[in-house]
Amino acid sequence: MIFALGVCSSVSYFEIKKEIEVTVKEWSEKIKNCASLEELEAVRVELFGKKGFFAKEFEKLKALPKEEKPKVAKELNLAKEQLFKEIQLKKDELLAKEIDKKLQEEYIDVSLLNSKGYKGALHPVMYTLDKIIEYFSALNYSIQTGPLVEDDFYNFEALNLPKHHPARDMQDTFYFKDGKLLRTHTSPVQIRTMLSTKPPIRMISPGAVFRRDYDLTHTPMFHQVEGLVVDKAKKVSFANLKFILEDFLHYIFGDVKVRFRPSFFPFTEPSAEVDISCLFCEGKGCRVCSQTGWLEVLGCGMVDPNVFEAVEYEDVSGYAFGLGVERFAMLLHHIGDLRSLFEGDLRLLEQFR
Ligand code: 2NM
Repeated sequence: MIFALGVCSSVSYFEIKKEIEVTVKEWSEKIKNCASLEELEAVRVELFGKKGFFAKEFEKLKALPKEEKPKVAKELNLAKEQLFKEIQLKKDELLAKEIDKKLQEEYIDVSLLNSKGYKGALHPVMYTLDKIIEYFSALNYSIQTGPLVEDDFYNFEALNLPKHHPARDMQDTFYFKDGKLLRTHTSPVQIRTMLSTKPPIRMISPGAVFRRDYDLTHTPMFHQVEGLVVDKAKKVSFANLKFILEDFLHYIFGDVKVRFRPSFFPFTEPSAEVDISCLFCEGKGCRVCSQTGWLEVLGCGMVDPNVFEAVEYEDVSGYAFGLGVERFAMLLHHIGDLRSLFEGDLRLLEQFR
């Protein structure tokens, strides 16, 4: 015991130091041999607890001759520091072992089929989105994404939507207190891409968009794919747009008739809406097509010069288009109520495995 040596002033400081070293070695061995966190905690208490080894040793210092006290105290403190570190290291080691053990015991083979033999499947919206992306990727369109929370500039201003356009209304757009908003279309991605890269551009922007709308055919969140092609002036024409969209609609919907109707969008001029012959009655007229024989599926047009001005593009021409993925999914899968796509009802989802 250190104490025994300490009180006897005839014993040299050198010998006390040696004795401490031996004692530390013994404790070190004890720490090393701990097989569990509980055992280690017990040793820690034995060493550093209120009635532990060090508490007692420091207590005994009082009985030492004055000149010995600081020297022995210093040695004790060094020993304390060292053993404290060793416990810490051992604790880390045991914790790591425990986690490893847990991982082994709780291992789950995610490749095992469950007893009911259920297989996962793509949600109809994601299946449709994949198909749309597949078409444009094959034509070397790049896939661009951007933030869902947007500024007025990217969502409206740069897209030639005047300050008092109804789309900017609180009624139609989700606004945050600081003036930011949830994007109402993916066009801000086109603006961001034009601002960060030079033409030529050939891109699509798939993603979630948000509008304050909720009924049979509208949900507050839905997915869009918009497309944009920009090149030197006169290199991109409405004829190019018409060809690509007709080909695309045949790829998605098969053998359907396609027609373009003049329309208006603030960001394109001229603009058109695109219809396909009704998939359900082959143009004879039914409930789905409101007896018209046609289904509206796309909006498109030549990019308005004001949009190019906002992104400081000069001497270019371009076309753009936009579509709602849920609407495509509904038509492809014969789903009547848009809201059913978002309810996670297995009875709907199981039909698309
Ligand atoms: C549509 C219809 C027509 C469109 C325009 C642009 C941009 F940024 F280039 F000006 N992006 N998307 C566009 C044009 C979208 O959705 C029905």
